Amino acid sequence: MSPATTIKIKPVNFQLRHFLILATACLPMLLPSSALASHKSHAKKIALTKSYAYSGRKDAMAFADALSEQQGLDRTWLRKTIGDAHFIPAIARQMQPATHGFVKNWSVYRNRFIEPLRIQTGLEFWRNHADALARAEREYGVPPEIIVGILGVETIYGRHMGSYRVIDALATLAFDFPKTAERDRSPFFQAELSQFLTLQLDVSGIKGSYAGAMGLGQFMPSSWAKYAVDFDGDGIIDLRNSPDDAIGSIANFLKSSNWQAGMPTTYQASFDPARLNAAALLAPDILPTFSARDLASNGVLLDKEAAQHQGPLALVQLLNGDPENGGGEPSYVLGTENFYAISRYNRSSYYTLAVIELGKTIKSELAK
Ligand SMILES: [Ca+2]
Repeated sequence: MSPATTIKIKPVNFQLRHFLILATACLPMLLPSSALASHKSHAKKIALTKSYAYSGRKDAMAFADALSEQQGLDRTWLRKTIGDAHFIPAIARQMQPATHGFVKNWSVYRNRFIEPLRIQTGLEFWRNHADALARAEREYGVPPEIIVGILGVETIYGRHMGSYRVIDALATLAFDFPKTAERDRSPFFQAELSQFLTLQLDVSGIKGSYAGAMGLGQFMPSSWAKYAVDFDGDGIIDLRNSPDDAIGSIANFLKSSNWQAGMPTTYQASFDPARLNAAALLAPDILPTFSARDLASNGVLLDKEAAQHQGPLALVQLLNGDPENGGGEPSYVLGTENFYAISRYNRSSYYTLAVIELGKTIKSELAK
């Protein structure tokens, strides 16, 4: 694994969307970044200041009745559970489009996560849970530093698992998502709310992020249903109170996302400017597309390890602010299929590289 290298190369115009997407610190797990993408706001002016219960909302009660039919859940319980959920104005505001023209900045983002508190807490977490981390690597092929990196970036090892009632968060986004002409994520959150109500959790009490992500690894309900495992063998899946369950579940998620044991996540990228075909290489974004030979023939200089890599690679560009306005030149790495697997956890190259670098930093501290 290699750190991002800073190379002078002009960002190409079709990457414009990178200039416009907000660098949210903790994007909720598996919430597609489109849910947080920046658009010019056409949001209708909705009252975002006052809370109310969904018991008075016909659409919410119809949703409860339909879910009861589909899933065979108790209708009275569903109507009461959804009816007791409250609209949370702060959550609706969080989902409003970001400030227009914001430019991402990898060096700023990196400094937010690769910092002393997370490194120290991660070191303690690794030492305290070394057995479970080793077992996860044996069973799923995912090394400890990746799991430790994810848990650090998501919640600082359980310190910040979110303070909203998940039922309130999901109901707010299912029934009152701040829609724009281009963007309406309410179907996504309706599906998550349905899933949440079938998980047999403490649905009235459990807390999570503003988007309804839960536990040490901030799993959305659909991920909980698909990938959560009972890794400490007590018969209960508990991603809030059992670090072992969180560790096993993250490893299971990554393995299910095509994680390949032993494969690096990144290689360094440097360039021969005379031959560089940046537009073609950046077009697939973070999707691994090019063989080592393709990259070499398009002006990427590969180190020995990268040159021998089997399988597709992506040229990943991370902005460091706007170079015209005091920012730096972009950073680049070559991302493997394992880089891409981490990005399925949270669809951001900035998030993915922060996970990798935090884990690597803690690993090197552990070896001291
Ligand atoms: Ca358990």
